[in-house]
Amino acid sequence: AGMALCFLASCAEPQGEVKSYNQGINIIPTPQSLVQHDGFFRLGSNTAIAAASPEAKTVAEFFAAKMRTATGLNIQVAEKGNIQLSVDPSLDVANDEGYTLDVTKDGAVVVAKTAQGLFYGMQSFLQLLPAEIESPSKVNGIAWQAPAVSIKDAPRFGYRGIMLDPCRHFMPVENVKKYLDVLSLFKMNRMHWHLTDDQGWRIEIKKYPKLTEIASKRIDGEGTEHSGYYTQEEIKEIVKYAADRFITVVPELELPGHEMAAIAAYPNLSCKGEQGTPRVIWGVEDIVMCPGKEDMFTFLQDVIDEMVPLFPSEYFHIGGDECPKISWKNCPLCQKRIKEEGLKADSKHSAEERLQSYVIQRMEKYLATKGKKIIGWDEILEGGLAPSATVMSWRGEDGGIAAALMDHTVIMTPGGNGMYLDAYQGDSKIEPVTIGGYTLLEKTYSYDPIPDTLVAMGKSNYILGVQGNTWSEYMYDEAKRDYMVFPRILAVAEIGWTNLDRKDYKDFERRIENAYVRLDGHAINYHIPQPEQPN
Ligand code: TNX
Repeated sequence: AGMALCFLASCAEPQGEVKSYNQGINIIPTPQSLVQHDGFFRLGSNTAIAAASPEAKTVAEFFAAKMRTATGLNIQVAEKGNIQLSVDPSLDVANDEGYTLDVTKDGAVVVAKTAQGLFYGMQSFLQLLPAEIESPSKVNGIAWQAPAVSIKDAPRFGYRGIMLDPCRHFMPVENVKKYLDVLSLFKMNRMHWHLTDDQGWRIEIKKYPKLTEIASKRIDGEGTEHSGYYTQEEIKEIVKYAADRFITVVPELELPGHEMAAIAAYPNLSCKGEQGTPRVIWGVEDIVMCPGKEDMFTFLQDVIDEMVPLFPSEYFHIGGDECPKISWKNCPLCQKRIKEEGLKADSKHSAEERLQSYVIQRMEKYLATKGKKIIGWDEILEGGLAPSATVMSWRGEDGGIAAALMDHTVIMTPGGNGMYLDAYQGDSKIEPVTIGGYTLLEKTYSYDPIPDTLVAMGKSNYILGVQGNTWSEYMYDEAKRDYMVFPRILAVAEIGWTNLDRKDYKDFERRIENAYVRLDGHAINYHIPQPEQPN
């Protein structure tokens, strides 16, 4: 504050105090290299964005619209402009998502190998501008200027994700879009969408109407109904909205456990055909799908047939976690299947664990016929890993390490290492109720997705990246969900993007102050970490 404003004759804004304290470098995630120069580039009535190709033009239009909104300046995409975007496949950056951004007092130049790289270059440019640039309406009295810099940047990992769980508490379409908007500011590029679980089935499947009539409704202990699902049209809309922000939506169809809601709709899916309801309380349901029945496979394949065309992602997540084996032990059809398929117990695995592996491998083969690769939670290691599966390591890092040592790709999301954003982020005597445990911001920030063992064994390249999980048992509504997810997801964004030698928690804490103002622009109800923390 206190800086002289509007010293340019062309300045159209009324004179006033600079409200933003944003003249430092506040970019999250921190770029791999940045040099600051003297001076600023100031947006004004002459500002235009020039795009050298059709793909650059799409990115240019996206940002022109955004900048017009907050600044009130008539920033257009034009033949010539002082913000210039171009794609150069031969650019010297570490990977396809990289970019260079050069800001001088006369303008900004962004070059990238791909449109996605341009998008990230422009996000960095926006983060050099005052944080009010994220405002949904015109903000007066701001000097819309960016410090002169030279940035060369590219992500450390290709998978930088969030998992959203609309099953325990539904997340309306507009809320999902808000997250896509905000996550793209911080260069996240994957949204893992956990669409089915014990407590609710959230995706319309035309062949099985009871999934939305029955499985999408949970009545809690107080008689309150919790319901909601996405129509296929809404799914397409969200997938498109995500793609416009270079975010790939990875769908999850949970199987063969965590499916009480579907079983409530179609009881024949379980071994005993129990007549139930979507699970009312949290925790793991013992009633699971029955792999002794061909009907179960038919159901899952039919569901996949309707899901695959909605999601262009190369990956399809098939769940696989927390499937109690008790019902299979007591089921004649499951035991018959075990015998027929020769799924004998061995020193490491029970016959039922091998039956689970049989299920996963059958689904893997089916999805392969549709051109999809599978991801599964780390339990898919039990009973033998499906040949081309990617493992999502959540019960610590061991599953991920084991998978990488077998030359399988891995996404790290270990709960104990700060990737579970459903745990407390401050003193539990003060904080609203959560599922339990502590994940303070610094813990999330400090996580390195590449374990030392894999570095030593030369297997680091199997780690595709990292993900923050937002299980929603205690995320009742939008405000509570925001509160749990922000700001910790910004730490996930930075560990997914920034190389270790560029990370700095103290500096991240400083930059987060600026990010809060950006989050305000999106009406995010973030948590502010308290100085006094539990230990
Ligand atoms: C375990 S993580 C689960 C979820 C719960 C979560 C609560 C995983 C693959 N399964 O079903 O929501 O714990 O933290």
